[in-house]
Parts: sequence; structure tokens; C-alpha cells
Amino acid sequence: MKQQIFILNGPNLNMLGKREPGIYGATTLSDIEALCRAEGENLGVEIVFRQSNHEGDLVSWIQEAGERQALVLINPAAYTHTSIALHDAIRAASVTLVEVHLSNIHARESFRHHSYVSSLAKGVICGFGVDGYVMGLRALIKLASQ
Ligand code: CA2
Repeated sequence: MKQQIFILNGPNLNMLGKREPGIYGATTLSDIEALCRAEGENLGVEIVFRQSNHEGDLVSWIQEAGERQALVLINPAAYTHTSIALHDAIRAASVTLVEVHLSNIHARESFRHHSYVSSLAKGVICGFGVDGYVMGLRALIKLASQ
């Protein structure tokens, strides 16, 4: 059976490419999904790609990833900076997880500098736009093979 990788996306990321292109670029979430699926094919893994505007969905999907022993690439979006529920879910599921952000959160407003996810992540990628998703996928595969 192929290794599954859950790619989870938090609130408002469904708006990518439709609003604020100056910050987040012109690429849509569907474009990112296509890129990840192509990379997943190359790497021989199964991609489960999801987005939700609801914190509880992300919590449930982390639990599901844990049950399936899937690896997780997550852009928690604004929940990065607010969600103890997400932190607790990641810790309880003890999933291997990489955190990704399109923008460099450390070069933005101070409220974006803290992440409730980073301390539980194997690594954090931010500031490389859409390429960060591909970097994160490759990093997860490498971690899984070690
Ligand atoms: O840089 C990232 O990937 C973020 O996770 C994006 C979040 C932000 O809250 C984080 O601090 C950093 C925001 C995602 C919202 O995306 C939008 C896209 C287009 C229009 C409006 C919002």
C-alpha cells in the first residue's frame, strides 16, 4: 500500500488567487493541489488534499491521519496563531508533520510570529510561496524513509 500524505489547508486558503494577490500570489488552491498531486505521483505516495474554514474539521483530519499512520503537511493558516485545539490534536495523534506557509510569517505582523503548531512539527517552511508545498512533500518522504 502507498504511503498516504494528508495535505491540510486552513481557513481562507480557498480564496487564494481570488483576493490579495499582492500577499499570496495568483495561484489558486486548485493549482496547488494539482502541483502536489503531480509531485505525489513522482514520489510514489498517495495524496489526500483538503481545505476547511472550520477548526474542528482540521482537528478531525489530524486524528484521521494519526489512525491511518499518514504523514501530514499542513498550512493551518490563521489557526496557526490561535489554535490550542489543533496543537492538542497534533500532539495526541503523534503524527509526523511539516508546517508550511506561503508567506514569511516572521516578516509580517507580530501576531503571526507565534505558531501553536511549530513546536510539534518536524520542520517549518515559510516564505517560498507555492514551492513550499513541494519542499514540504519532499521533506516528509525523506523523513519517512529514514
Ligand atoms: O502564509 C501563509 O500561508 C499563511 O498561513 C496564510 C494565512 C495567514 O493567516 C497566516 O498568518 C500565514 C492566511 C490565509 C488566507 O489566505 C487568503 C488568500 C486570499 C485572500 C484572502 C486570504
